[in-house]
Amino acid sequence: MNELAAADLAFASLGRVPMEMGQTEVYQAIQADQLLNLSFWANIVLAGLSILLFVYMGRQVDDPRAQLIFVATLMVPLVSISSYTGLASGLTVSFLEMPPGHALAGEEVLTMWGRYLTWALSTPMILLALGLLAGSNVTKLTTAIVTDIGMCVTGLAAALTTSSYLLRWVWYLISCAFFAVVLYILLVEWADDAQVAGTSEIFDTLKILTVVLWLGYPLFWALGAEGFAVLDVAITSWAYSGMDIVAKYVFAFLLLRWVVNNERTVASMASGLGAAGSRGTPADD
Ligand code: RET
Repeated sequence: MNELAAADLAFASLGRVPMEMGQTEVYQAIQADQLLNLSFWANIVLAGLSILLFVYMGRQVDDPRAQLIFVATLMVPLVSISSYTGLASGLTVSFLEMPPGHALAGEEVLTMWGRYLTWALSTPMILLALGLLAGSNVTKLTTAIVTDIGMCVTGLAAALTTSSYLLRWVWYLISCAFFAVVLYILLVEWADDAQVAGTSEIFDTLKILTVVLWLGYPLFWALGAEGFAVLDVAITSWAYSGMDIVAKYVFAFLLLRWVVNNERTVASMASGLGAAGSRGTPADD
């Protein structure tokens, strides 16, 4: 009875609760919103299946560069399953009171901050795999990964800032600036490197998939409860979960299938990083 009453209370107030909620109440609120809960569990199941599939696909890969691409790519569903378990359990979800100026000012809004935190681990792995595929040198690879982590951490800051509405958007813009660097490396630097490396066909497909999908994340942040609050929490969560499915599992499957079928091409790119544009200097790793 008590549990039901707590769940009812949590449900009635999902997205706007005039009080502090503990982890159990947050968990009950998530349980009570089936659409939201399903957006987490769909990813837990898909991440689990992807891990099994990718381990199976990689069982005979023995070139070290191809193996590194596999390890980096396999990390993506591994981080994802942890991330979504954190969300589904309420561990990495909080109700935060929005500051004056926000469309839901004074109300407590369900914030899935665990997403931004775990993106700081999963997206660098996606970039590592893409950089290796393109034959990137260490400088570009490091720049892409570091700015990407900067993007995720400042995105987390945007979501967690409750003192000032303006500062939420300042953080958002800082995050976008980091994102612009990542996009530049993907669209210009690595696109050129991939041509030299002879991997441009698959790289271009993955580049377009990545750029188009990744642009969706800041868009849904702005439209969701954390930004202008045009979209409801569960819809925003499904938008992220849907983009995650394509940006992670479909992306990883296409990449790994290509690596398995073209292991020789990957192996002959170079003995290490810096294949493209290294002007005769030995690889620096
Ligand atoms: C935020 C909000 C602040 C501005 C920007 C963002 C970009 C996020 C991106 C996330 C990509 C996530 C992926 C996850 C897969 O595991 C943080 C939403 C620019 C691009 C691909």
